[in-house]
Amino acid sequence: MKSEIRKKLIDAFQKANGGYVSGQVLAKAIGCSRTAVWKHIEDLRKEGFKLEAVQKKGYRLIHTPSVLTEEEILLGLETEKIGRSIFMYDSIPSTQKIAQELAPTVEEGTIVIAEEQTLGRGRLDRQWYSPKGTGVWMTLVIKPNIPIQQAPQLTLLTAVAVVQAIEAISGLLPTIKWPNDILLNGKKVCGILTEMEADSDRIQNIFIGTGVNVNEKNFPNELRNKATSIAIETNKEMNRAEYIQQYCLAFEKLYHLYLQQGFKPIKILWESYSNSIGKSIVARTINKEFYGVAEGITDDGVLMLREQNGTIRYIYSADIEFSNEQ
Ligand code: BT5
Repeated sequence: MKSEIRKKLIDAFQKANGGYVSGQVLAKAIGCSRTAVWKHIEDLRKEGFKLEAVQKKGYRLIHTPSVLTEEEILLGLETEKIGRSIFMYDSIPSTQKIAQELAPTVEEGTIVIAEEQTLGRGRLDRQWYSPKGTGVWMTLVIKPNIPIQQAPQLTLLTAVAVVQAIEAISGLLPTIKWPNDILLNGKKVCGILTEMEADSDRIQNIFIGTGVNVNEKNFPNELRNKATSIAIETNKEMNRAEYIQQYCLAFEKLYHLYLQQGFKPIKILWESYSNSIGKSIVARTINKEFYGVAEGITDDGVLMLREQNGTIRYIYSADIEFSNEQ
């Protein structure tokens, strides 16, 4: 929608202060026909505005979507570096892609955020549902001076930061499902995608993508049973800027700890938030199932499964579930 028309419409509704505005008045305000008003109202609805239409009365604005702004995020941000430089977009294919384009010229700690992603990605090129205005679709760029093979540890560190941020804003305590799903009430509230750019011996950039369902209430059918949002679990609309502030703060503290003391303290935290350590699980790989007790993770984030005969099996990639068998 043209931003001029959009602004005039929103102004008209704001002046009405929650009351009805007739189609005729709206048509006059934006200088178009009453039929065109209907089309613009539909456009506003797609952006997350809730508008009630009643015959003979007109339209009434019930809910304005919360819009993320750089100013709001910076205002309560308590970090030194993480999140200090922000690139904010309305609708883009994927924050990962934009972060990769920006990387050569931006500082460590830069975050790229989109209100909506049209081609949000999960791992293995799966799709990530990223509707407008209800989530935090964000990529953080970091440039650590660590050996390339340690990069996966940062995904685990990120999972801990997400758990701590969700806890800080909602009081809920999420769990981590190996490798990196963050769950509330057994359903996925956040997914993490880490990608890297490196020379033969040096990391240039790591792109940590996190998708958090903050205020989404209506998931598409295929996700309804496995996805949730912070708002669904708390029954309250959450402030997305506050989540971003808490995430950046938690990430920065963990990142300092990691650079000073290595992976061990992060691993202890990760295991304490994990929902499966010490439990009987089944790990389904592409062609086989393994049963056993999840013993912990290695320093590379590989899952250690103790099978019934006592041998430890290292699981690099699988989907896991709880199991009654061993
Ligand atoms: C992930 O992949 O969980 C990583 C998701 C990373 C998304 C962020 S958003 C910002 C940045 N930009 C991007 O383009 N991506 C990153 P994976 O473990 O492969 O899980 C993908 C699966 O999760 C899908 O196949 C669905 O089953 C499910 N899924 C998709 N969208 C979801 C959502 N919004 N909430 C919960 N589950 C979802």
